[in-house]
Amino acid sequence: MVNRACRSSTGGEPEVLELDAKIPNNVNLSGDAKLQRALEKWQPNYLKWWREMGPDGFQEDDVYLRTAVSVEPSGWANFDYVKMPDYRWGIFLTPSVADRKIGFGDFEGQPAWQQVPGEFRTQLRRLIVTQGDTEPASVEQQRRLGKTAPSLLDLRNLFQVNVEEGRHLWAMVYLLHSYFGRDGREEAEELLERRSGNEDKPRLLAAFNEPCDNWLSFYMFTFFTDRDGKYQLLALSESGFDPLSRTCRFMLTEEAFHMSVGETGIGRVIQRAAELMHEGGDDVRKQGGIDLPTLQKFLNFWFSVSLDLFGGEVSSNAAQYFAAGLKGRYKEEKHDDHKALEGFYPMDIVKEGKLIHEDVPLRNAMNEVLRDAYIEDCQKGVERWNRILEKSGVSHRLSLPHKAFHREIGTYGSSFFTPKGVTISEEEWNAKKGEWLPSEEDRAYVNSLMTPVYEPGRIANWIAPPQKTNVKDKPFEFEYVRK
Ligand code: BYC
Ligand code: FE
Ligand code: FE
Repeated sequence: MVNRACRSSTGGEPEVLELDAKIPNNVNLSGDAKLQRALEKWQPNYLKWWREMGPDGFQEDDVYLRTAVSVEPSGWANFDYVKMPDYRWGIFLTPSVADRKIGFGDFEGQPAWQQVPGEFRTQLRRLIVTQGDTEPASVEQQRRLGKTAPSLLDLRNLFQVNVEEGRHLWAMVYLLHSYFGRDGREEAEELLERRSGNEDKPRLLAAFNEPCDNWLSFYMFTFFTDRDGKYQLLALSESGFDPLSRTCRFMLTEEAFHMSVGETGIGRVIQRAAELMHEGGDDVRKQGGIDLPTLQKFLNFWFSVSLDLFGGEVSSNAAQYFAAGLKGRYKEEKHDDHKALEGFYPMDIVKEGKLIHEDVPLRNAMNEVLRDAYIEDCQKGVERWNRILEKSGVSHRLSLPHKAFHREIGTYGSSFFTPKGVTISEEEWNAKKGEWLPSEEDRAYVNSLMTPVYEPGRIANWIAPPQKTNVKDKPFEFEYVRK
């Protein structure tokens, strides 16, 4: 067993790195026999879930994956062939910051909690369970995509995302086992029992019950939905409950890759559409590509369901999370006033079927503050995609729909809006929605393109190869997955 003790860069507690342990970790698991036993009992159930609900097929194949071998940045460059069930799932926290203080809310300036504050136990557990639930959900949603991968590199990227989401589940389960006793252990079991899209025991948040059964959806999901993950993790990284903050900070290091898979994936679909337009005219479908209007519909869908993941515009839950110091704002340190007791946040809310402007007390607007930061980030990505079109001499442009479009949660959920944000009747919505969201026919067309390409260096017709692989220094032709 490798048992390396190293002082964290910030001078906090020495971190013991137990890399070769049954459960690799830097939380000194071998020093807590009870916790270790509990997690070692959960581990086979996790593996059973992985075999049942993780990637369909490929479990015995060698996949060229990145595995964390330490929590330092250098520990990230470790690539090798592994069989997915042998992936070193474990528990890694970003090293602790000495004397960390709570950065916001009613307890601002007090020492960060190393134990669960009793009065907020239920709320805290709920946040952790909600976060944890999304991780296995996404693996379930993506489980059949390997069967139709457009290239070996894409196949490998899918599996890299999947194993890391599995590890994110481990992170939340560690918190539940370690800090919540019996009910935490029960929640950890239930995280393996709910199933994406299952009517009787669905996953907790709506977007994680949507089918993600083609690669266009996969790229949209990793661009838009993993980006919600980024913003939620940033808000939870601010938490006054220090173990939650540290797990989230470590998870964020992996989120960047997930989003880049989405961004470059969509970029390559756009690139290919533009090439086909130059080669054979505007009818991209006739040439077996994904046309830009279809791509826009998938964008509209995944953006709007991801907006719902931020919760209601006006939320007393969010206000309580903030007051209690459990969930902060994106980059809380950028704000001057960490109490947020004064001040208002302007937003448009629905009253009697009309959008009206309202200034909402800041603490109640925390979901919207985070959602707006997210929208700005998404907008930049769309602009980068549009630059690909511009460079290719194609005049079509992509855009984000209005934030009220196709919403289920919050103030807009009970009304109908066009992508430009104009209120319409339910009849108009039903008549028009096929122009704005993927229709059965659009889905059938996209699905018809999804035939696998497993030969190294080859790629499906509907997508361009990447300019760079982002997998160490390996070229596109590399055999990323082998029998
Ligand atoms: N679907 O007061 P509100 C990721 C419920 S993604 C269904 O606004 P709150 C990842 C809500 O539960 C990031 N129900 O809610 C990405 C509440 O129910 P009750 C995941 C919803 O609590 C890709 C009611 O509506 N992390 O990591 O302020 C791959 C009133 O709502 C939904 C987190 O979510 C929904 N979308 O906000 C892998 C962070 N939204 O109490 C992974 C932790 C709301 O009336 N979670 N409801 O029964 C949170 O911070 C909050 O729970 C939420 C909801 C922001 C999600
Ligand atoms: Fe995740
Ligand atoms: Fe992710």
